[in-house]
Amino acid sequence: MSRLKDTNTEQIIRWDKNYYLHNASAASEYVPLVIDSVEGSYMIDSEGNRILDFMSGLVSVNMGQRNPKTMEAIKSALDRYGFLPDAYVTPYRAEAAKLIIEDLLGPDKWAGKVRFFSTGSEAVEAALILAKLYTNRPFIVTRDFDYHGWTEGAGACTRLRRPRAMLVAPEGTQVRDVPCFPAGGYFSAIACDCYRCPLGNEYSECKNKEKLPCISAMEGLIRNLGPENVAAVITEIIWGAYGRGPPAEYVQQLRKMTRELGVLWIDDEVITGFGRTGKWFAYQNYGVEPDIMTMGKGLVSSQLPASGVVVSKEIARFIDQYRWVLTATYAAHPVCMAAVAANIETMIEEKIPERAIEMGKYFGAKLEELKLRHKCIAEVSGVGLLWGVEIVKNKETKEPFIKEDKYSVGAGRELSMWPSNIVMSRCMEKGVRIGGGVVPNTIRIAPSLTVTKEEIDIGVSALDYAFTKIDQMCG
Ligand code: 6DF
Repeated sequence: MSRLKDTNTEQIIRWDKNYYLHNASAASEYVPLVIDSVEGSYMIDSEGNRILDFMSGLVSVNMGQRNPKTMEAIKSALDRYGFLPDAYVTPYRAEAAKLIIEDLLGPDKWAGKVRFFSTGSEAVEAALILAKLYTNRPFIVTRDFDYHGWTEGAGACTRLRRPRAMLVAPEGTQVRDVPCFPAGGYFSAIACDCYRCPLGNEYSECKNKEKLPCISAMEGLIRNLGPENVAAVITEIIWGAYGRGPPAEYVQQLRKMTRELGVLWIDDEVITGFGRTGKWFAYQNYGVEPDIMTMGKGLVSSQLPASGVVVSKEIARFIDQYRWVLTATYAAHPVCMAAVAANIETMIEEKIPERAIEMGKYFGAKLEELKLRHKCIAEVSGVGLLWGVEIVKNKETKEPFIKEDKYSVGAGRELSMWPSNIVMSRCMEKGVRIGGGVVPNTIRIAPSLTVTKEEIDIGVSALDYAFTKIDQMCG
């Protein structure tokens, strides 16, 4: 029995507060929540309270916590393995690679080969390096409001300020970005945010144009940089931070434009992959194919660290000509690969993308009912089981509670006034965890793909309670 098992909650909290460097909150604001165990869609705290996790971890526990088949695979792998560098072959890694390339992506389609890592940020870093090596070009184009991770390259592609590793004072307005962040060579195009268009357009007019203005703006940026200098455009098709996606033609026009300009498309599926949007991968909703695709989170339902990057057949053939060294200690860790293979096999057996569509329809209908009942809900958007709710002061004028909207950094008292944070804390009063705190005026809801209708009803009831509070703030 571990000595720590006898440690009481107070001691755990004391050690945690004294010795661990925390994320997102200043020490003076940090509220510890000790989680004793997890199962399915739930976290169980040290007092035995069950918290329904409508964020499925970090939009990552697609098959629910501690799925029995994945747990069994991990336990049996531990009977054989500790650690192995990824220079060695294991049956688990070979099976995981085969499942992704053959079973999920299709042997006759675009995908060539996969490489595994531990985190989504690493997968994005590898994708950026591969794109630059293949094209021998320096520049990357990302988009405003995208999130792609926190490391140097991935962080440079992240164009949301709040989650970009900055320091923000809990009182006053002091902000300190990481110096020289983002690194050079990264450029950001206008976001496709039809509800609050940065160009001031209305989709009802844009949809009649030959090319969407935000695509034209991105094309203009690439032409200005010189397509011969641009390695790739990177996107997250459905924004993980707000569960909102673009009109279908945006994705199709982006793919057409990048092909015409000879620029690669990196499709970041760390959040949207593995059934989240009702397909194995979000791009499959639009009839297009990327050149490079990143994976994380749902790849293994976050039961152990695992991520990956898939490159096209052509890029795989190119890289295979060279000695290429890119070493990460825990890349393709054998026990993590056992979890990946079991997770994917279970998803296939349970037809998890189809289930995400079915539960997503049920959930979306419930959210639309809330929209009719609450004056603070301006828009409900979602695909599969990745949903966003836009909160406003005034539906007609679209007046936001926090006017800086996605440019906010959450300094001082402003953070406590973010409607997304108020909804989050009110839902926690009802034992339901939802996503917020990344952007002020939008909440993100993304339960595990194994969520039941009964659990959805519990979550919707908590949201109803929370939005009632926000309605009172609308005046
Ligand atoms: N790409 C995308 N999302 C991502 C992420 C990464 C890459 C963050 C952690 C998140 C998501 C939902 C809620 C709260 O974290 P990582 O290095 O494994 O992956 C980077 C599209 O969304 C991470 C946080």
